[in-house]
Amino acid sequence: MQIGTSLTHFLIESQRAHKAASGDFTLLMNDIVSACKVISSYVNKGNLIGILGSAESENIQGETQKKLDVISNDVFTNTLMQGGQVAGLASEEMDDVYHLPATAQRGKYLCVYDPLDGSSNIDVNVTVGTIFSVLHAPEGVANPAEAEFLQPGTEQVAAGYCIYGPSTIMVLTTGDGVNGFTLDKDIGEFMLTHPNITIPEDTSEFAINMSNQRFWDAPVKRYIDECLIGKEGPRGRDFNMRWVASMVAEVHRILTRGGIFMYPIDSKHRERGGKLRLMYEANPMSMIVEQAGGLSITGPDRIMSLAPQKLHQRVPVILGSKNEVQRVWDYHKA
Ligand code: AHM
Ligand code: MG
Repeated sequence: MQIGTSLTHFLIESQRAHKAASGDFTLLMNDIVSACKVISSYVNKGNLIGILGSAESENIQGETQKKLDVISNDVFTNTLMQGGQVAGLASEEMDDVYHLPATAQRGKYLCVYDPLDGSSNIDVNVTVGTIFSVLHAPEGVANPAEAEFLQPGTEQVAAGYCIYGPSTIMVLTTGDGVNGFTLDKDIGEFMLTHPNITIPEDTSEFAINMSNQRFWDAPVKRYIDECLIGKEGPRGRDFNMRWVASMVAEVHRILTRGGIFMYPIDSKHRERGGKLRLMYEANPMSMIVEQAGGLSITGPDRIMSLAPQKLHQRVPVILGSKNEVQRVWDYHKA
């Protein structure tokens, strides 16, 4: 589709292309888009309306919630609940599955989300974002429970993120490539600015929290050591490093110019299974990255093939440019 097409028009065209489509998915996407516009507006206003800083609460992972975590979760949850296209919701910021009120209309989808990823960056005015994943709700189950949400990443109907940076950009895949839409605040519409995003297969840029170096396993140590030796070592070239500590920002950079992002297993996070969440972060980002021609693994395994064990499950994540991720995968097999 042409650059400058609105996301609304893009969704209608995609619906027309699928003759059997009922329009429900388009309506769900409209709700997601509306929620992200509201969150974007809150993030932009920040302390003009006194919403930076911590809330007096912890989420189920024992992390102190930011005021904007709580606000974003409420906006996303309420918008989708009222939209009537979901049968249930689950969020990184809620302890359990969110059951719809008895009076609410039920739809045929489930949505799982991290309403504001990269919270540690909010107060310092660095990029954050919303990550979401859409799944089919099982037929005939009025109130889906945790078990109904535990579908592997390969079952996702759609995945996306909205990044709140210098521009607000919605990146979306429905399993047919990846497209990016920039919010034109003057007219309140997301416009297609990044059609058919593909990740360069090769890269000389890695992203990892180097302060965890002493906790890593051997394959990751080997990979990063070789990048650091640069030209003089087996890689024969120098590497650059970035770490924003906002997964949305790292993935967006990788979609734009290539790179490899790693939050691998380490002895600090081994008991919890990793740092990032499978359902809210790893699966949706893996679908986007694979659809853009990249790879996404835990180290030994493809992330999207994992059978989730629990809603808030954590996993190691290594994703990005195909040839670099493949190399790390090979090091794990060696
Ligand atoms: P959050 O969902 O609580 O914001 O945590 C996830 C974030 C990711 O966006 C980012 O990659 C990672 O945590 C950064 O972790 P660290 O602070 O250990 O570098
Ligand atoms: Mg997060």
